[in-house]
Amino acid sequence: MENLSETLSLISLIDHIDREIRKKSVQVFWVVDDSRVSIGQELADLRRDIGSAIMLMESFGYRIPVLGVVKRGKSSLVNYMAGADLSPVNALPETASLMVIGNRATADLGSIGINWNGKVEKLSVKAEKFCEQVRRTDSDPFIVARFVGQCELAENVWLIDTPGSSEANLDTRRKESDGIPDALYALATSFIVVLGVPGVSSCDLDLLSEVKERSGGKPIFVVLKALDSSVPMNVLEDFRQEYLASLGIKVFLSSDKDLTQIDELRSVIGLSGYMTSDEAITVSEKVIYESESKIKNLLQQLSNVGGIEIPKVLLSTLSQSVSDCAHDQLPEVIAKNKAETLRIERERLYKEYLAEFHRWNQRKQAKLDEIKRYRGELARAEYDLKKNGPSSGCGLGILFAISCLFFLIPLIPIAVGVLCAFARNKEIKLASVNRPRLEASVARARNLLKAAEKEQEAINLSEPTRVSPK
Ligand SMILES: Nc1nc2c(ncn2[C@@H]2O[C@H](COP(=O)(O)OP(=O)(O)OP(=O)(O)O)[C@@H](O)[C@H]2O)c(=O)[nH]1
Ligand SMILES: [Mg+2]
Repeated sequence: MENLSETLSLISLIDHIDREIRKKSVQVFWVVDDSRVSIGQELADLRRDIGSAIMLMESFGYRIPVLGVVKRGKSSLVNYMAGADLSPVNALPETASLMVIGNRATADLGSIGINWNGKVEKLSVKAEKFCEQVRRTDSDPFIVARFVGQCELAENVWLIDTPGSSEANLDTRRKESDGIPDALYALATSFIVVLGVPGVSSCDLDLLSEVKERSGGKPIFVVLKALDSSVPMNVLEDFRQEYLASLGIKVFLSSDKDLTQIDELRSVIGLSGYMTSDEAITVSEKVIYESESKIKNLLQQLSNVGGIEIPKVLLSTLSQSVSDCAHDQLPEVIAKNKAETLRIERERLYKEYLAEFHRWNQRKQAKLDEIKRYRGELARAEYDLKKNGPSSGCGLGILFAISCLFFLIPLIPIAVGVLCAFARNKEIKLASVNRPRLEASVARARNLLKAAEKEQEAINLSEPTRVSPK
């Protein structure tokens, strides 16, 4: 498995498939090893397998799950051994998440929880607050929560509190419902099984032999607890002799008045089954790899169910091999997804086109207005240049004077002619002074207009390519 986020995405994928299946009106089964299993339960187990593998990947040392039938005092035992109230205790079924608990001196890891949908949440390093954060509520519990903070566990000892196995399910011998994720058998270094008196029944003994069978020879410690202050040690001792002596398992007795054997257990759990950091990583990777294979198998089977869509955004977060599997083995899921992807992409391109066209049109209009302004300016400048010279009044005056001379009326025309000639001379001088400035204005207006026209041509050429909305 390439990285943590891809592994967490596997949980998101499981969560998505789970919700998609729940939406269906038909019941969906999953064929595993030739038998039909309840898909909901398998998906829950897969979540827990992956969640615990992720959470324990960095917790090397002694990893000890505390197992037992529901309400046998597992969380109370964990809290006593950790010396802090970390795992919520209740008279009703309480523990819903796997609870990994370690001492701060053990590792530079924080308290976190992995949600049912694969998101990671930061949790408190303070015991009291952590306990509140992991308490059972109406919403989905954490798959697994980890406390790393001040507690009395020895270095590199990780206690893992587990949800209690249900007596009803143990009665009907349903393998998947012993409450213990498969992965824990691989990830653990030893096991504590809690039996509580009164309440201990054949289910407890069944669970114990199941753990023995699946533990692969790893050490098992049994804690026989008095769940009532009226139960004395000798009753526990009798029970041990009668039911547990033949199993060859070390049994620790605990009553409210005598917890010395639990203190002894605390000192012996760190004596066997150490897992190095390399081993911890390898075993977690193996669990994740196997879970991945199961998911690929599930994806394959879901192709027959049909109508299950995987959002593109989720697909893109998965590891290459899982998304490749979806491509190869679930053509209809991918096809649906492709069609949807194309539609979304087309919509995005059309929106982009509209926005770009709007921007282009605005630029075009602005340039046209500019050109209009420059044309006006040029026309005015050219007019001013044209008009730069003696006024026609002087010319007419001179013409009048010449005509008067022609008709031999000398005095008036001479006077008028001289005056007009003076005025015209003055106007010519003024015009020659103004000319360069006016010529410059015309040239400037012409240049601006030329440049604006050139820009307009470029704008016209840059019209965005039309995209159809369909
Ligand atoms: N007197 C006494 N009561 C105990 C002892 N251990 C647990 N209890 C009581 O038994 C009840 C169940 O305890 P938990 O520690 O929550 O049991 P659990 O096995 O963790 O329960 P789930 O997580 O729900 O399966 C609580 O009411 C506890 O107070 C004990 O050593 N002595
Ligand atoms: Mg509990």
